[in-house]
Amino acid sequence: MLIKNSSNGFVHPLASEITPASVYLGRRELMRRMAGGAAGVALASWAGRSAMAQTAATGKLAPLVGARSAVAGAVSMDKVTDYKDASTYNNFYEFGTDKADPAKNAHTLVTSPWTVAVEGLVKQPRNYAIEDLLKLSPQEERIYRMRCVEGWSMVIPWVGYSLANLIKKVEPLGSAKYVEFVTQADPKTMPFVGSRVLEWPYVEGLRLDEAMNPLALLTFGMYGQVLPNQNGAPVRLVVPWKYGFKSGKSIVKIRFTDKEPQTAWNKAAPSEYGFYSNVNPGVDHPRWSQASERRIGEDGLFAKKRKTLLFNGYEAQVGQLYAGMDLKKFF
Ligand SMILES: Nc1nc2c(c(=O)[nH]1)N[C@H]1C(S)=C(S)[C@@H](COP(=O)(O)O)O[C@H]1N2
Ligand SMILES: [Mo]
Repeated sequence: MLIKNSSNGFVHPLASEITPASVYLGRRELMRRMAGGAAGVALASWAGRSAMAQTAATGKLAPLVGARSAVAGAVSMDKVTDYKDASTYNNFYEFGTDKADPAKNAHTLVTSPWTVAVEGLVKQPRNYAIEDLLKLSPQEERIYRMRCVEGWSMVIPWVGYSLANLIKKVEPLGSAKYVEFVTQADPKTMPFVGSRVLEWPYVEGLRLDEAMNPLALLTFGMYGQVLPNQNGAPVRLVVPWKYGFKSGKSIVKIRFTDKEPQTAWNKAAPSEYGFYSNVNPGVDHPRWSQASERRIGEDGLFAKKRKTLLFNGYEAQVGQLYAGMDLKKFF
């Protein structure tokens, strides 16, 4: 099946390289989406009326399909979390602190026009219109485990490309050691910007070599579609070996610096959230254990059934970044 991505005109050449959407969406959900999407009319006639009604109720997002990633470790074999859970159980404090808030409130986020400023210690600073950023490198689908510091996890098929591809384009200076990610903070469209839980904008950061690791994904979509607002549209980061809060949503600025960036969570509670925040079952959060996790949709609501893995299971790919570091000190 060929799916044309309406936002970048990219037509995937090889059906065999695409994870069949039916694998993670299930046949019924796939038909529902197709009934509402570009492939529309013919399928709609047999996908049925109730399917059309559901599509209208949930809204439809533009397809965004990526080739299955060839990056080592980029495709988890774990069962993919239901789209419903991944898009309704969220942390996005700009839209409220309850897990259900972002899905309810994020419709006010204005994602177009959108510009990402790349600045600081680089040879080629530039403002990227989101359309240009999207086209900078071919989109890949990667199925990543995501582990929240709160003790739950999901497995999500993201669509994007290695952040390293952008970094190489803008050519960091020798003095650049860190990358800071600044996210949108617009009180007019984000009702909880201004609330006192965090300092706004929500800022995150990585060491430059972490940012260059091919697993760090500049992400534009999930489940074969552009990101829903509540998951960080139109562009976010996904850093699968770190706790979820390192994966900043709705990014507007990427800044290269020589100093470790001050991050929103580190400022809010330095003893609880360090700069590195690598998933580590051996370093507890001061108020709870990090040794296990609950997989949303699979493990029971009150049980933490799975053992959490060092670097969220991505040790083979990222372990060398931390060789010789005391991970209890640099948590
Ligand atoms: N701008 C912004 N980005 C954010 C957050 C946030 O509150 N604001 N929450 C983080 C946390 S704690 C997690 S676990 C992930 C959740 O991403 P998801 O809802 O797409 O699963 O987003 C991260 N990115
Ligand atoms: Mo999180």
